[in-house]
Amino acid sequence: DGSNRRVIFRSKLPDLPNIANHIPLHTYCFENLSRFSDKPCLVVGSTGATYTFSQTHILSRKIAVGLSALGISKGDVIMLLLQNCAEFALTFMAASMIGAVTTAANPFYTAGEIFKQFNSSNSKMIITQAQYVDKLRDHGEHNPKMGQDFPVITVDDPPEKCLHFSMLSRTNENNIPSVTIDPDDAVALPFSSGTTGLPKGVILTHKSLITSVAQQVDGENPNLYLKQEDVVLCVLPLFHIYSLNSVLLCSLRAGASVVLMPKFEIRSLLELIQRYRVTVAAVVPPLVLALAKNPMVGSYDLSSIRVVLSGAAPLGKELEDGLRRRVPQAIFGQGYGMTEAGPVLSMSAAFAKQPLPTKSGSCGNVVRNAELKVIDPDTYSSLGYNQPGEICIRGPQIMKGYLNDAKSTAATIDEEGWLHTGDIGYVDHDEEVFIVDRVKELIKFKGFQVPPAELEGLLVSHPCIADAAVVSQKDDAAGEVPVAFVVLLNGMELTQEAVKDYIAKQVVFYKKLHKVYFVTSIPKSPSGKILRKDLRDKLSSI
Ligand code: AYL
Repeated sequence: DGSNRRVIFRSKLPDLPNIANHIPLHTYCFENLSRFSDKPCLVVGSTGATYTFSQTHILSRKIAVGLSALGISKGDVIMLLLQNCAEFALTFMAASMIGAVTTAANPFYTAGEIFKQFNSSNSKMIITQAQYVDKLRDHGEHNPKMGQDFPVITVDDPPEKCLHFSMLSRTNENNIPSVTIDPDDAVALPFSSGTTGLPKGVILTHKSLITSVAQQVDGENPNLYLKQEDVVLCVLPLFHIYSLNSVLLCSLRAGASVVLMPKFEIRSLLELIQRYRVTVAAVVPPLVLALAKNPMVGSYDLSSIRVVLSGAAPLGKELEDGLRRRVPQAIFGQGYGMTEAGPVLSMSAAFAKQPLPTKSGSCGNVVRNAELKVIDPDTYSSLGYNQPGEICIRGPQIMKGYLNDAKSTAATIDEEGWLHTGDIGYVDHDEEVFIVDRVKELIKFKGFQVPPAELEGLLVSHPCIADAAVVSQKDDAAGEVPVAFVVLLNGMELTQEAVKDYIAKQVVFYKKLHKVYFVTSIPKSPSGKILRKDLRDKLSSI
């Protein structure tokens, strides 16, 4: 019988003989700099301002000195609250240089969401834009006070009690303090709810991020072949690990230029692609939708695009076909990632230097120098080709663990080092990974994480609500949207609108509830777990 036999899937591309994951991340990313030092590295799409690779390197070093002058030292966490801009990239690299850690959050977050991450990551400063400063002021008695307990730096005109970013960069780059960085030290701290519960700090080390970037762009036959002539579109937010890793870090390493766009807007996106002759576009399904369906696309020259990478959420076949028709010259493929996995688990081998044929709907093959298995979610036994089960990944790229949360870490990475994704998928006979379902709680609105537990926590804090459960509902535009089942306390009355407003005031736009259903009880297992599948089934019959 095959029950003990373990089926492990590997990349079809040969492993890298070695990965330089013993050095710090910034050293690795800038390692090949001398080959392209005068080439554009960061291009600010809106203004055309350009930083060459050597300017990017020197500015990062200057900012590293500036950060330490403000008291940031090894192991300290700084928070970025920025739309895509050069300062994001520069500060991230600068922090790495002094052994500090960057946690980035969505600048559209409410004060409540920002301070949850700020406090839980024990951040020492915030770097942001003037327009977001107001929500940081005097927020709650229990929160640290800006300007007093922690400095706030703005990349534009500093409002009262804030410092200007230039004070970080007007330094002598040779004064950079010498620090010893261990490969297992944290460098990035994105927040993710993982398979269950509230958002948690995901410890990504120098070693994990280097490994992940190497798995994509290094070697004789890179999985994601980026050339020095490439112009890579950076419209996806750098505060999310997809863009930070697969766009910024991969481009830095490979010597490709990055065109930064602060936020998605179809007309400026198309203009930018045309103006800068973008060759590689990293996108998410809603962006594929815009590119495939928006009539404006026909009026722009998109012939420069040679690669389109979609990831972060499931992509329907019609959309994929639609996009292929719009940019017929481009190689289209998907990447499949999860913040905790470092983040990339698999990527289309159609992007390789020596490309392999791929099938529509596939998420590519498992990255090199890593192992992937598919397990039966109930028995944990590993499954063979074409059998759907929970996808698990193992390798030096995965997170070190959740910050200050050994319990959640142990529930996600087992004793053998396998990270359990909560995604259901299978591997076909060509080693291609297909994602078919998600068993974890997580809801994905346009690729953004919506953790049900967070909304449930807010709901039950309402004085009239006794119990609540939040599940996803399919949506054409967003993929999925959160909807709530709510049990009112005896004798209490609330309208659907009142519940929606109550949540909307406390969360970023994509976590807003789209529907509220009043029920008399929430179905739960004997151990008290919400039976989300029952609720989703109920939804489809409403
Ligand atoms: P998180 N198809 C289907 N579902 C996907 C895909 C995909 N291609 N990619 C991600 N997901 C879902 O932590 C899946 O449920 O990271 C997964 O567990 O915000 C969850 O999203 C993880 O969400 C890349 C390409 C990074 C993709 C990413 C994704 C990072 C999303 C780098 O090159």
